[in-house]
Amino acid sequence: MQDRTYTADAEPGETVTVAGWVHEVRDLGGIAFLILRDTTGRIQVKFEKDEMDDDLVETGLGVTRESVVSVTGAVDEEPRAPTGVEIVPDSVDVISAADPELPLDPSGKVDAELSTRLDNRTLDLRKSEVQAIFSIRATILEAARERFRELRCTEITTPKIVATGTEGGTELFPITYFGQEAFMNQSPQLFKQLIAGSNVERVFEIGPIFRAEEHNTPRHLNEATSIDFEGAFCDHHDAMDVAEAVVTAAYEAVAENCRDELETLDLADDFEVPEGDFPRLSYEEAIERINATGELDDQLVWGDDLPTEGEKALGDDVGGHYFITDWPSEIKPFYIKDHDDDEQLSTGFDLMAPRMELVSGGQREHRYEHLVAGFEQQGLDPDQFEYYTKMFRYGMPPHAGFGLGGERLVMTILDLPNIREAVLFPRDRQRLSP
Ligand code: AMO
Repeated sequence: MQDRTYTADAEPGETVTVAGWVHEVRDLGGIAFLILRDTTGRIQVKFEKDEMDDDLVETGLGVTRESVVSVTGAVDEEPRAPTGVEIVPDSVDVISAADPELPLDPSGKVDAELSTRLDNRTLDLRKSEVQAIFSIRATILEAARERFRELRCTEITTPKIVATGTEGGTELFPITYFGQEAFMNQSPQLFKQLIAGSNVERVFEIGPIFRAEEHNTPRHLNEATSIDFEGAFCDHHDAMDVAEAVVTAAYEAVAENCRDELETLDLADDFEVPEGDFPRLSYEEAIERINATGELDDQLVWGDDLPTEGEKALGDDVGGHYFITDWPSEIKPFYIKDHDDDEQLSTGFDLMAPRMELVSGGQREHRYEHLVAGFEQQGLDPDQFEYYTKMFRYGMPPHAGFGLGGERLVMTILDLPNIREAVLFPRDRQRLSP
């Protein structure tokens, strides 16, 4: 809109046109106020009924909440107004009237169920707390990109329609690709490795991953955002260093750039940036410590995956971010390299935040024969992966990397109770639209 002024920029003495949503109309009798909201904040528009044109007063005060209006008028200083200024209108235009009945209350005075909120995300996002989450999410992704670039990584994007899965067959979404079976990609895993094996060496990707997880939990999505790293001539220690640097950078950026949003979310007073040097516990130590908490009915034994309750118990015990390293080879995917001196033990690692897995990664198997043997051990057909394995015959450096869950990062930084709060339009068992 030409000549539109944001509410935050309206200065006393000017005549301006502001445009936005009707937050509230407050009629006090002889005087009434329309509170107009735009992306920068709110401004009070004053109607003195006896001194103004009747039509103008009727338009301004008859408009329904959340309608889109533009107001032209003089800006006056007014210490009693919430922002210290108010507009005395010459004209009010109703650009798009809202229905009088709204499915949820954007002023937040009336609580709504999460499902109602997600069905009406446009209205939900008019609430400052919800906007704060997504503004912080944008800052987090920006900080991750910046830190990767500082670490000499190149941003890549890889196909989401693929011929093979990488993270377990049962979690694949099949689709039809011109009559041929295809899948939505579970992870950029194989592609990022193929590019790390080129001269590009260090890459990162921030993009969607698709998991046909059957369970509906507060920490799982069927479409998530993965923050992936892969680096040539890196081992699992280097990859853990990068994961730590990216997670810490996200916290630092939020602390530095999102003071107002943290205030809005009531988190400003207690917000802490983790100090780094996250402890690195071996899987063996992890199961011993979980068993020692006495929180599980059955003791864990070597080879067990960690149950959610175990992760929570150990997270409480450690109290901050920590890595779990040296996982049993048999429970890590085929592309993770085993330790040279013990092939029962893998270089795979997870980063816990601290009660939930945030990252998993490891050094990769870069030796062709070992890689192909690994497929067979996991019951996979190496022929199907020939497009990938073939490149390991033409000079593949040692390399390592990780995948970091974008929504889980936002969720843990802001202590959100449900991962769906961290994604605009979540995909889960019940939700395919909007
Ligand atoms: P993994 O399957 O552990 O590893 O995924 C990596 C990280 O992605 C996030 N994540 C999810 N977040 C929400 N909902 C889901 N359904 C979901 N699934 C995964 C988690 C998890 O830690 N290729 C490997 C990574 C690698 O080795 O580089 C992989 O995908 O935060």
